[in-house]
Amino acid sequence: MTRLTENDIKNLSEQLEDINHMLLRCCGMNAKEVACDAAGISPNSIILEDYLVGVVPVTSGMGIITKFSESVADICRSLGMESFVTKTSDVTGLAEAVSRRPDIIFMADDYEFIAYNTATMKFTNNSYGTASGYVAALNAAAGGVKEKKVLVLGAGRVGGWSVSLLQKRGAEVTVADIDTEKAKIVAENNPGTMVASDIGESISSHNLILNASPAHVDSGYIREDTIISSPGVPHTFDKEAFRKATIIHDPLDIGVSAMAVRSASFSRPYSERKNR
Ligand code: PYL
Repeated sequence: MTRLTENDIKNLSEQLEDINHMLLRCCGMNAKEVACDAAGISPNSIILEDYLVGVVPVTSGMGIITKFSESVADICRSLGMESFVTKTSDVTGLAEAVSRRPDIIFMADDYEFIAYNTATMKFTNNSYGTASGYVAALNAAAGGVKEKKVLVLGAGRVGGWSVSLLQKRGAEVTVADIDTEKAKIVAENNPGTMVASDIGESISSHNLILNASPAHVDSGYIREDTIISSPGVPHTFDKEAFRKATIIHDPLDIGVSAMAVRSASFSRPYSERKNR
């Protein structure tokens, strides 16, 4: 998984409204509606305002990313949830979070990023959240992916979940990766998936693409009127790509929104349980 940089997210909290406008323009849904679609629930079936979220900074590995935890808390707040970032980090931070009885705890090290539901002890992670969120966005932007050809670029954790979730929605999926062996493993785990032999040719022959790769996509291969749902970081599309295609991207909002809604959907909120 490519690690976000401080620069990727330095203005994210201020950009949440713009991201919602981009999603409404591309998909006809805002981030909360995309996240609910990704979780398979109706926005009217859950009251996110009743959920309390704690975010705990983690110093392991390459350490804290400036404003990462604050961005996660702001994204949850933009969904209507109440959220806080602990003043301390790691185990001390977890203890601080638990003492405030949150419904959900977010924590991320360099390999795993989870949204832990304290009532059910179940968690969802960023790989699944990002894949489900960007699949929901592509499905909405495409007017449905059922029986349509979709190319997934990147056979990592997000790409693998994307293949599985696109197939669940009835798409005809091809997976491409510079490491053909990784693509073959994803295809074996998701029967019916095709493996691209030539990545450039496969980009040119699809107008629905989910880009879960950190690699640069050469705009010369992109067909006019392509829709690219693109969680991949770094985000390196050029002006020609933006002229030819509808490109859906943000560095963290869609994935975290999908994590927050799915984790909340695992249980009733503590405030409601407490008042029983
Ligand atoms: C969640 C992002 C999406 C893409 N790559 C993932 C990443 O950068 N993971 C590392 C997150 C580290 C957070 C750090 C902190 O500030 O608490 N431990």
